[in-house]
Amino acid sequence: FRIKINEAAPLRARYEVPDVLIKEPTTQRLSVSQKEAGILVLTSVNKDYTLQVTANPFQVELHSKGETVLSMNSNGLLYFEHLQPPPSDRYSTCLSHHLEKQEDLGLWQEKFGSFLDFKAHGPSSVGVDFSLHGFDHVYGIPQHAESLLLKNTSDGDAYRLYNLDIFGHKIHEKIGIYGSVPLLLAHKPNRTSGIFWLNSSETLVDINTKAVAEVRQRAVPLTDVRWMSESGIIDVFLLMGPTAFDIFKQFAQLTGTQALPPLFSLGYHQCRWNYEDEQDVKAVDAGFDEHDIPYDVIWLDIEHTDGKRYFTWDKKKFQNPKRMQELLRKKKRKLVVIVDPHIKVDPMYALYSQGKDKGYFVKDRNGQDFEGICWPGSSCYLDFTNPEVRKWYADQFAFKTYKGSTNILFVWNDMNEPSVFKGAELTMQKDAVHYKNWEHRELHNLYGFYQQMATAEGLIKRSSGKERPFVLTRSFFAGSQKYGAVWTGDNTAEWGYLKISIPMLLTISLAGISFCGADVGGFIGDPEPELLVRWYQAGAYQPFFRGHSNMESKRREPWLFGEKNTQIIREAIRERYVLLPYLYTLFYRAHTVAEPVMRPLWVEFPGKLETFGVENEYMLGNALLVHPVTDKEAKAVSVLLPGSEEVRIIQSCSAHTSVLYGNLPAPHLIIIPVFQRGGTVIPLKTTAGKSTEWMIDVSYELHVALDTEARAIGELYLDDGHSFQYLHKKQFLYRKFTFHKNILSSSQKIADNGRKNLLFFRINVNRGMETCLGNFQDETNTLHVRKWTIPHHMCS
Ligand code: MIG
Repeated sequence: FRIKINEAAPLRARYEVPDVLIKEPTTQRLSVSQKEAGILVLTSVNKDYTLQVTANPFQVELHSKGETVLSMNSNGLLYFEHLQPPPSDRYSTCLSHHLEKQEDLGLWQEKFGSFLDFKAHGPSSVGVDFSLHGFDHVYGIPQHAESLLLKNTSDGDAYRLYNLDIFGHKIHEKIGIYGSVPLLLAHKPNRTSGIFWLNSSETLVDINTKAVAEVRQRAVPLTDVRWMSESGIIDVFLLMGPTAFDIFKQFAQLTGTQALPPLFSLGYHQCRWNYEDEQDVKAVDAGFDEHDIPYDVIWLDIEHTDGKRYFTWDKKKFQNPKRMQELLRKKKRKLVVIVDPHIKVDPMYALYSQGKDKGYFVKDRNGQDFEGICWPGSSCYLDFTNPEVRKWYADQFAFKTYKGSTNILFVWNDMNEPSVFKGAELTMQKDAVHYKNWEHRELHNLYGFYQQMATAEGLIKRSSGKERPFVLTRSFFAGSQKYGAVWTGDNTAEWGYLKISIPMLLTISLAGISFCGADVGGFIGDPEPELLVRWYQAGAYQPFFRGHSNMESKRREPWLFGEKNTQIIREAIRERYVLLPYLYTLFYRAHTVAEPVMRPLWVEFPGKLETFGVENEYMLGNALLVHPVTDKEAKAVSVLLPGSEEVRIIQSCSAHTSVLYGNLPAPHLIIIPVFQRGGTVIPLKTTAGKSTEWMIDVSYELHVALDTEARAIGELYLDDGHSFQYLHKKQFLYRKFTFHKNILSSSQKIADNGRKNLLFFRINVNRGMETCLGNFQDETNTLHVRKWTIPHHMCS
């Protein structure tokens, strides 16, 4: 259900978020099933839901089969500040009321430190409350360095959605960092619901999970959620589920699905602020080979440019960027460079002079180009909200225009909240003016979304539409999943930040962005070796896997911490590479059916109350349960194994029958607690290579973990890993595997034009202590597992 509330005849149009919905949703007419004075009851086409609108007091209630799921404005907190004429008009009519004039001015300008926010169009905020009946678990609304379960805010700060660059941000705070997705999910055993608040201005969300409603003399839980935005309109989508997977699909129908990443970008990324020069890049690259550690991409931070002029190279340090990329290409590896949105004020810099001539920069309230300080010093900010600017920006990535770039170069957008040094809260003034005269306050949370959109379009364009882009962004909004990956920004090299990276990534994943990661090792500071090792082990099982460190941090390439630690890090990264067929298949599912790659346990076990608050372990797809070790000198981890299925530890291959808590004793530094769920088949590679491209011909292995009925199913998606041929020519292979009655068979999942009959799998069927190893050729389609017998006493 979409509910839109706007003024009937506003003084000027109010901002309605453009470009986030992939299309205007198709609507169905609701039939009026009852109408009496002040009450209207509407029924959905499939009769599953009724919507009751009461006029006075205004309230909307949503019912499903006699149950109230959700109500709007039941606490009467709806407010809508109508646009008013500016005070000068007003003063002329009430000049005598000096006090009143003062108060009015208070609403038309606001001081933040030494900054004055001049509200040219006056106050315009909106808000309303929702009550979620029967729910006391709510999730979503990234990004905060906070727990998975949203907390009660009634005696503290509201969750804030306002994209900010907060260096050294603390954990367990409600302040908004870097990106925002105004999607909230509520879950109870038989239902998941969602609220998508489509508004890109500064937004606060108050949560009261302590509320309790009386239903037939029984106290049932109730969560009140109050949304407040600085401006815009009320435009809210009530996503009805009823399952979590339905919510993901419904949200994707509105905002799109995860872009299918090029395969290389699921490998390991090595970043640092900064790899100094071409020699340094060469040496680090060689270091990986020397230490036999796979990696796919090396990254260059801002120091690679000529004085922080993006799209250029420091002439001394990177004299020959093409030669450097040719070297990487020979190694079957890629390069990512940083491209920030601020443009150095320098008439000799083509991007600046063209941008200025064409009027492509954001303006200040007086109509001059807004100038702020950032890395290059005085800078202007491209107005990506203008489609013409996005097109021009996209063209800057053309090989001819971006000198020294080749097709192995991909892009990282940073500082796009946007970050403005010496700005209020280190961002752009809210009274800055964008395309079509919209104030920055209206669209602040969209700025980074638009930059990533333009960058991704640029990378697609430079390949004439043939190649998939890879763009990492720090700032994001609902729908950013269509353009690439996000990361959680400047975390700190402390155990607490490793721990919180799991709920942070789960929350981003729930909000539609599957391709997410946190800086491995922690960006700020220097991790002790044990922390670094544990962070690599955690990162190896997270969607975006990049080691990164701050300028002041000591070098931390994986081989700098002694042979033993190098060995463990090598193992973790190699495990990641072996896992890639499974991960890539999960990304294909995220891309096509909007299933998050990394998901909270409750999504897979929606009826199991004990999973609802779990944030120290999670599911990777439906088959793997991962419990990273995030405590210093951990001697044991307590793992919740919620299924009724049998599970097994991937590494040690010993089976655990389903128990509520499995204690994994003494997790030696080498162990990553990863469990395969009974009833699943996962595809792996038999070994890792130097990079994903080196592994094309490495054969596949299927790991079959049987359920208590000795069955299992799974799938494998494969394509060329880099082009759009999977889309245009259906060039892919999509197989479904079934293990039943001792027979493993493979079938086409959907019609494809992929390579057929070329796959050869090594099979590992595991149940209890028995393992069957065999070979299996796709051509024959079935394998009879003969040597293997069901050890029936193995499961309870
Ligand atoms: O405030 O480009 O989050 O990953 O290395 C520092 C330098 C600016 C912040 C990013 C970080 C990056 C750094 N940038």
